[in-house]
Amino acid sequence: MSDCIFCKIIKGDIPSTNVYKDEHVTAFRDINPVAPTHILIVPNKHIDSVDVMIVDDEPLIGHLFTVAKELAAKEGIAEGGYRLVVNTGAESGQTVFHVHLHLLGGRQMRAMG
Ligand code: DGP
Repeated sequence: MSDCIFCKIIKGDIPSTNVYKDEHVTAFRDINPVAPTHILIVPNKHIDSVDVMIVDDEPLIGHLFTVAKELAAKEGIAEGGYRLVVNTGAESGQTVFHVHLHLLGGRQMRAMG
């Protein structure tokens, strides 16, 4: 998607602090971190949101979680615990319409709400 900011980051057209990349996934630090570790794990394929995912996307979405787990260990937050968030749709707070998993950790989280 030519006007998608995450597609541009994945292509390297916009600078980002990348922490992981493979054939299917790119992970980079959030520009507006809300925790000491705040990483976005993003499929290289453009998918607007979880709401338009199809069954064929299941391995890809599962891979996001495996990468999240590995990054949590690398960041040293696995033992203390971490939060994984996928905002879906405007009312959830999704602002970038390219599926992404937030990996948040390094501080005590409050209850969701
Ligand atoms: P969400 O609200 O779930 O759609 O999260 C979008 C996140 O993307 C938000 O925490 C800020 C982050 N973000 C937006 N633009 C950029 C950017 O250009 N670079 C980086 N690294 N993060 C961005």
